[in-house]
Amino acid sequence: MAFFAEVLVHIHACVVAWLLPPHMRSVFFRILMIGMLASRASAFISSHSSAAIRRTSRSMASTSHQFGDDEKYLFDLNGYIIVRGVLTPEEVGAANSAIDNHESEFVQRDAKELRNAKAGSPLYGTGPGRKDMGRVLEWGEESKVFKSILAHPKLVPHFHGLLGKGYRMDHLPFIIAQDEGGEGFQLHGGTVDCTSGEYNSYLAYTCHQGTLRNALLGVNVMLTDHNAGDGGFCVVNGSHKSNFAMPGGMVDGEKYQEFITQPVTKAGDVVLFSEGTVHGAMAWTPTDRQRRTCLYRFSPATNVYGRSYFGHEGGGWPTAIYEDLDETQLSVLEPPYANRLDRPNIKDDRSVEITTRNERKKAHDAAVFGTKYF
Ligand SMILES: O=C(O)CCC(=O)C(=O)O
Repeated sequence: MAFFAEVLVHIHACVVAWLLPPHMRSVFFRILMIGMLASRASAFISSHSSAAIRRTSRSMASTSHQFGDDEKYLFDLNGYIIVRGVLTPEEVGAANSAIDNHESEFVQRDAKELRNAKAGSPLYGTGPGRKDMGRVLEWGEESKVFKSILAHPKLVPHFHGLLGKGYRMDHLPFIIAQDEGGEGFQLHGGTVDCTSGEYNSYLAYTCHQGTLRNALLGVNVMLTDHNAGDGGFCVVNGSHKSNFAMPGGMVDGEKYQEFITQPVTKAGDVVLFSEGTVHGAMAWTPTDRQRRTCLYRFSPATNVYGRSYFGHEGGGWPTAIYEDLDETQLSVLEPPYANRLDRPNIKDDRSVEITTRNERKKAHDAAVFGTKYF
């Protein structure tokens, strides 16, 4: 169509030029040429910018911060989902500087009893044991970026979709680092345990009439790029719904490697995975950078695995964690109990509401038990 239109314009221009006096013809042709060049340039720019918009919207689709039908489908299919670009490059930089400042606090898993993979297996690597560093929520101002994950606006819709309202932090988060050749982690977890084949109710993934729930959700905040083949976090897609123990050798990455996926992520992305999905880590291959992630675990309001939430000075998590938290972040540190027992819930606008029972029922319980709660 565009071709024929252009041919018509040319014929029309030739007729007009033929009607003009000879001294005007060359001026006319010059103006015509400039017009045509400008129109081609504008078509080129507009076609390239719409391609750029398509590219952006394609990547926007995978960076959705809502937990919609796509995210539900993908999580139910694979047992994990990647939320892209949760932390900005500046925030990733701040997290890495804080880690650098605490470098000496890394504890390396070099002792034989602490190794996470079978010696000689592909997940073991060639180099040193993994490095772990805790207390990331106890570093004052340097903890700000780590505390932001507790109720991050880009993550809260996913937490609600996967854990429900009133979700809570279950484990103390910690930094995982792997140096060149550094050891990964044997495959572990599973709603049906990948090693024993037994049902793990405390790690279970369920989907009931469209509601997804994870008894324990891993939240792996990537602090370095994980390119294809680099190693680091890996999963067996769909294993949250698997019914059997793995075939011998698979947990060590010695067999059926084609079913073990290493998700490709950028620093700032967050991988949300069910502990009911079999996962682990591959040995780290890059020579130019240390692998770093910060691993959190969250649970629904009434689920619990860890026991640190009541175990410290005066009860509760370590005291320093409570410094400088807003009420939304504080709500995530509540111990496990049901929503109807005055539990703070994060609302969509990030305000907090207390979910409760009617006053008469509360008074009745107090009369029966002599305490505020049964
Ligand atoms: O290295 C990772 O990203 C996974 C680690 C892990 O699964 C664990 O520490 O339990």
